[in-house]
Amino acid sequence: MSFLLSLEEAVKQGNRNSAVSSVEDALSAKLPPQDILDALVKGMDDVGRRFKANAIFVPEVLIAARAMKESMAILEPVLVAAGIQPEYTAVIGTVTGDLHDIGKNLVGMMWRGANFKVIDLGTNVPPEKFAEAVVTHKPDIVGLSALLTTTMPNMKITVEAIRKTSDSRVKIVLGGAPVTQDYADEIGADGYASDAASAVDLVRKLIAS
Ligand code: B1M
Repeated sequence: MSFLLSLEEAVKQGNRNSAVSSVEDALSAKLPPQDILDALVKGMDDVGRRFKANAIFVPEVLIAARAMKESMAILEPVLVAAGIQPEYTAVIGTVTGDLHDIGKNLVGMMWRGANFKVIDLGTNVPPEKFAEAVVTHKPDIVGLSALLTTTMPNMKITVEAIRKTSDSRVKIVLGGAPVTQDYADEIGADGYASDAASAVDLVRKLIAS
């Protein structure tokens, strides 16, 4: 099997040792860093597809994301030296009052796996901190997560705070167990995703539109 195929397979299986040694082998063989990155992203795309189809669950996604992360730690300096940067930036956080972060972290990992630069603001993030991050980082996407029916209304004030910045280009997407597409429409967000893999499809679609 070629180094790139074995890398893709290692990410799909969440085998971090094999993923790391495949990246090292591919770099030693002087394969283009972009091709190595593409193999990693293909592996994570497959993980996302299987997660969406309920063929695998949260632990398998976390293990695959760890294999991706450790591979990226080796590949990233090479990509930077070659002038290859993620094309798109996303800011993500759980809205104010809400401390749940497992789903938000999964979405962040899947976005990284899709080769987005992800700035994670953490949990309990006030609207003004999201707005500040939009001004500072000029992201393409802002992702808001909420797990409580009592913190869902904080998504509305966060969307309003972001819309008040001068950045009219940024797309705002929502997710979390109590959130729905209707709610996203009602508060003027650009999209809603029910799970982490759909969140990748959604942001790719929004960026392409
Ligand atoms: Co909390 N909690 N919790 N909790 N907790 C829930 C959410 C609850 C449903 C449990 C219950 O009562 N059955 C309930 C909410 C009820 C409601 O609002 N209607 C609840 C409550 C009430 C509370 C407290 C108020 C309890 C208390 O103190 N009395 C308190 C609130 C604290 C606070 O936030 N201020 C609280 C605290 C906690 C812990 C700290 C103990 C812990 C959080 C640990 C952590 O996150 N680091 C916790 C947990 C673990 C849960 C449950 C059990 C699991 C949540 C989870 O991580 N799911 C949850 C019950 C349940 O869901 N079974 C519950 C796994 C995760 C992968 O799924 O987060 O849904 P999820 O993410 C999915 C999608 O929703 C989506 O993709 C993810 C993966 O596919 N998604 C996005 C999420 N964010 C997205 C963003 C996107 C797109 C998709 O775009 C940006």
